[in-house]
Amino acid sequence: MRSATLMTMLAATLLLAACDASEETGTMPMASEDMPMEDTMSMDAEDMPMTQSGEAGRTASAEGTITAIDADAGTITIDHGAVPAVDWPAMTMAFEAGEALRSEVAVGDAVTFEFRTSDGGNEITAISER
Ligand SMILES: [Cu+2]
Repeated sequence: MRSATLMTMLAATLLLAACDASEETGTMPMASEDMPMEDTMSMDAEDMPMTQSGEAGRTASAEGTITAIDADAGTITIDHGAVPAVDWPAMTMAFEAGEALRSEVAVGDAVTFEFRTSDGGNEITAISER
């Protein structure tokens, strides 16, 4: 099953602003020590229109460290910090990323990246070492 499908299921089930769909789901820090859920998730998730902007989704930037690059799946897995713009806590998750983007970075790189998140998944649109 593709991670995007899993993510949609998770999002629908948990009504979270939805992040991790990858195999690391079990390690997703629901209560991050430096960013309590009470603060990061203060917005009522059930009232949050996750499909507000349709296929375009929402875009945001974040910083993190690359933990894996999967050419077959077309993903870059990043241990990223909290992303207040989309109400995400810090976590490790896989993002879709094209070949050009994947070729610009390596596992272990500390990066700044931009991504788009929508019902269809989470896709990196720009990435660079920092
Ligand atoms: Cu995430």
